[in-house]
Amino acid sequence: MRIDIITIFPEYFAPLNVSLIGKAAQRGDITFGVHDLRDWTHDVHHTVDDSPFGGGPGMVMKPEPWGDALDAVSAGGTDPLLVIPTPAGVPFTQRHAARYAAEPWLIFACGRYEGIDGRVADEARSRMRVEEVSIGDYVLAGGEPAVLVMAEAVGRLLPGVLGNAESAANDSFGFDGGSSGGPMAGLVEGPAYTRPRVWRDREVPPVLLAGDHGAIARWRRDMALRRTAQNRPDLVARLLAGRPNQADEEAADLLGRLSDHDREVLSQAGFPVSGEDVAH
Ligand code: JAH
Repeated sequence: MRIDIITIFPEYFAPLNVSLIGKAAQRGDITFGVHDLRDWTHDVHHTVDDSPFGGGPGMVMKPEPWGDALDAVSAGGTDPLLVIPTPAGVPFTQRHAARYAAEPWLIFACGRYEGIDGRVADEARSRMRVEEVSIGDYVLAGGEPAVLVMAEAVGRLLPGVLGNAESAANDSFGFDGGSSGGPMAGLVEGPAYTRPRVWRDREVPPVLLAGDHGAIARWRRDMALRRTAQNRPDLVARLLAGRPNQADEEAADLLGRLSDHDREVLSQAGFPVSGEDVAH
């Protein structure tokens, strides 16, 4: 996969040489191109911003450098997907990460200030696929940290990048990007444990030591349900509604359903589970 990044802070992307993603880049599983937007300015001050039409605070990124940068970077191949991080975008999820990991070529455009002139995305859409995405409901000083986040979420899903292919299916959200939801579909994961068996008088849950793999899987799902109920009532509500977390039809089959046992665990955890099918 190729990932191009356009930014006024190329040095922000030094972390892409580190860890899993850095090794994937060394192997050639991911090729990064980091481009300085100011290479496509023509004035002596390398100006990339200007005041907003209509007034208001802050500055807006000028369209001309962006248009020229996108022309030049997108000329390097066929059918890239342009991704623009913005707090006004659609929420970036594990499903996006899986979809992006199947793309041969992503271009990320990092805005700063109050964002990029609105015509840039509109004009780019006339020539390529464009997605405006948000990694969460907070405002950054620019899109760069969001691109690092997305590059990591995408990169670890590439074939050969994650050491253990199974761990993706067991991740929180339980969606590995393949044809099936994992055992934790739509849930966050419960806690994990390693040696020593006793640490500061605290024992590892005995079920994990007894070698009953069915019981371990059930226990892990129970813990995932309890933690999801505690921390992510929005996810539980979605599962209770029997509704996938994305609008596409495929998702219904990919995402998990709640069994009667699951509902009992949620009810026990104090989560309001409606209905006659909950035993008491
Ligand atoms: C801020 C351009 N969803 C997180 C996020 C993504 C991008 C930005 N802020 C937050 C941002 C200023 C300029 C992008």
